[in-house]
Amino acid sequence: MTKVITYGTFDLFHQGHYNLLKRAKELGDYLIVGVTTDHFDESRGKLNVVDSIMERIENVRNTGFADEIIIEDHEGQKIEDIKKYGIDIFTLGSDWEGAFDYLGQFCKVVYLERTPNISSTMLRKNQFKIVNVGIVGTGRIAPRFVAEAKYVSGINIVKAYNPEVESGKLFERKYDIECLTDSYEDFVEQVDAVYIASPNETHYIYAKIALEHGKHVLSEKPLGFTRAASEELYQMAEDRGLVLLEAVKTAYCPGFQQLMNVAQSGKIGQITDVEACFTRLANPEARECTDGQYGGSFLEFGSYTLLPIFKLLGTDYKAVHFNSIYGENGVDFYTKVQLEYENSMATCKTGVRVKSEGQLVIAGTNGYILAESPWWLTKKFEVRYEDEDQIEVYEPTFQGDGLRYEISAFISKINGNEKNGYKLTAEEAIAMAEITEKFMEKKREHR
Ligand code: C2G
Repeated sequence: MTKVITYGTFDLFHQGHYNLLKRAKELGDYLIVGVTTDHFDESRGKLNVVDSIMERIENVRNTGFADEIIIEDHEGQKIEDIKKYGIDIFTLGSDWEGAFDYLGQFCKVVYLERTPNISSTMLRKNQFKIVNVGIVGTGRIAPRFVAEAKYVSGINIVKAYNPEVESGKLFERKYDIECLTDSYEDFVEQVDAVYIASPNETHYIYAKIALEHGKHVLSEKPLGFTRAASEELYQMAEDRGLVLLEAVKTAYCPGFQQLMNVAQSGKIGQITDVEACFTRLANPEARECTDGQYGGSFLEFGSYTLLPIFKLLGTDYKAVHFNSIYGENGVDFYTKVQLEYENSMATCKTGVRVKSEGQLVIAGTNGYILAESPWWLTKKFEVRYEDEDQIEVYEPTFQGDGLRYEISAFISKINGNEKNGYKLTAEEAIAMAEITEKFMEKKREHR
């Protein structure tokens, strides 16, 4: 009996998939089809799969060609499967020509001619309109957004906006994206959605005007400086059926959710303390070190550190205390925030002129989780116990600098897909604004 194996995502199942499976089956007597998990697809850079794994499996099953369907969930699995199932022929479409020749040491490798003029990418494009995005603010983060957006399908960066003409024109020349410098309203009218990466104090108003004009918003944090401001914008978005997302990129990194899930799995017992630290020694001339009102470490990094705390302990804290070391210009060079909960506690530490160990420690009654810097990208974390030899290491996959995941979540939400909605809820974002508000009050007292 000749055993054949093939793999695929099989998203938005189409004629190309059908033909491929038919011909794969004809290569032998028994066909095994490996269907990829969302997680595996995410790790190999396919960020926009529409159908659930169950739908994709069902579609493969309905062809009647597969004698057996298996799940593909990690790199390196193909070799395992070939050995495990005693495979004679490995096959894929000709778009993969050459890529799997190395499997030739284990079985025969056949590339079947790909069906022309049809692909899941094409169908996704037809099903969903390309989202034309305008970038507001052309400072340090905008170029990173441009670079990372290239990995997400369904997004087109069409315009930029910056009232500071010189900076705007520099960006325009460098990235070949037209930058408008005049009326924000005119700019907003020319796009479907905005990504707000302007100075902190402008996020709220830029977001509000965009929402008023019926545009989706992805805003750098903090979105607003008060709970009321943040609530108002989320309510506006909801009333108008628009997407409003805060760019707390950690929330969308694949490993971060896994870290949260492991923490809540009972492995480390009752979660008792969460300590999150994020410091970066910034250029003393940079805005975060010079702007006494809207700069400083907490506004810069606070939302990252609050994220695991709210995810694990909830937003219903009993009390919050702030301690900051201020520069003469009123900037908080270092801030420590302590939150009290019924049966647990948490600490955030942020710094722009003070350097500390950037780690996340989640302490439980049975053990703890340690995620070292850069835990906010969550490339690695460990579960540790009293017995110091017992360490479980997790190394989730992560690509680029993390922005692609939040961009992908933003675009898929605009396309009506809510599957990433739990990653940063409006409730969590509003609670972050509430902490920001209390922090700002404290800071004003200092001044
Ligand atoms: N295919 C085809 N003709 C098309 C489109 C796709 O023959 N017009 C084939 C692909 O070459 C692949 C299969 O259909 O063999 C599934 O395609 P996808 O769902 O795009 O999955 P893919 O990313 O190619 O998975 O481990 C996963 C595999 O390495 C490849």
